Amino acid sequence: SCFADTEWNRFLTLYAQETGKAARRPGGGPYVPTSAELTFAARVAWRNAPRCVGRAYWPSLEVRDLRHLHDPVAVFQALQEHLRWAWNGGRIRSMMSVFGPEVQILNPQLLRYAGYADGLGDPQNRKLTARLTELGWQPPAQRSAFDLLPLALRVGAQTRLFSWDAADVHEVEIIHPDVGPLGLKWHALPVVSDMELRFGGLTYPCAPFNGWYLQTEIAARNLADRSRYDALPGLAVQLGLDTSRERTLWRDRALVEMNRAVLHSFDRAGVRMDDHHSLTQQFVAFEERERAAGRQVNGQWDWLIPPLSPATTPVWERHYRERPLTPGLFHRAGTCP
Ligand code: NRG
Repeated sequence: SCFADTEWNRFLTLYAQETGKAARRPGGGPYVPTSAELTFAARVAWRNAPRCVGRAYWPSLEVRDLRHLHDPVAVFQALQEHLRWAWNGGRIRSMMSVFGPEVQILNPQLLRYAGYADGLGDPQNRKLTARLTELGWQPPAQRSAFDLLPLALRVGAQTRLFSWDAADVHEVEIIHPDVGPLGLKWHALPVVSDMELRFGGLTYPCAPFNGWYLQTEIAARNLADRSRYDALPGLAVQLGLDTSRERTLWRDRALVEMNRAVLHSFDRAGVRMDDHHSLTQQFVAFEERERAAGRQVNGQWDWLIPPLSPATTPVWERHYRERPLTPGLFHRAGTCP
């Protein structure tokens, strides 16, 4: 029948199968998921995320049903609570906050550093910084490479800017175990806010979520990429490496040392962080559990391998197939890149 083919009916069948609860058959009218169904959908969306190597933890995702919040101030307060609950004194917990379809966040992550036109800061956030400036944000009088941007919230036709309380934003100063402070830092929480949650034929465009960092994200990309903080040449000099020729492999050596420094710094600060060897081992164990459950892991190999020493990890010689599965998380159009 046409009823049996609806996307929400397929979702509810999956929900019943996996949770052991009786399948619900909502009658006429639009499908409105319960909070329990929303939680299940968010966890499965994480399990299906083809680029995420941290999926072993998917059953532990905490999901908050905030579909009833419409006031921008209330939404921002809920996001502040999100930061606090996820932070948990450094023992970071994974969480997703799901808002109603009229709420929109313009920032791609809740926490982002400004990227100024003259090159200062994080070049990845230049457009976002320009946009927030148009909306009324004023950079601090003393600009730095790590100025936290405000959050732009749109509810209905109105867009408003909100600034984070310093007490809610935890940052880790990057200290190399031998060289000392590198003049760099990063925020402890990655909170992705440019992906929408889709399941059962529904879309939730505002569903920010966080886990915790894998050190390569910060050390091998954010701080290392030439188009980001480009900090490897500076570190190479501090390490006393011979940078006169590529063949000394100073870039590679500095890259490893940057990764050591980031892990050392987060450990020292008591902030949860994964390393690429342990996490890929856990990912392989996740694959085995998925196979045992009769499911094939959805994956994008070029995203699952780490940008540091990929061939030393067990994902290197494995193969993955990618499909647009739902429940799923998909990049949302209309955010600032
Ligand atoms: N590479 C990005 C963050 C992407 C998501 N990473 C996570 N997600 N770990 C960066 O800011 O470096 N998460 O939900 O934990």
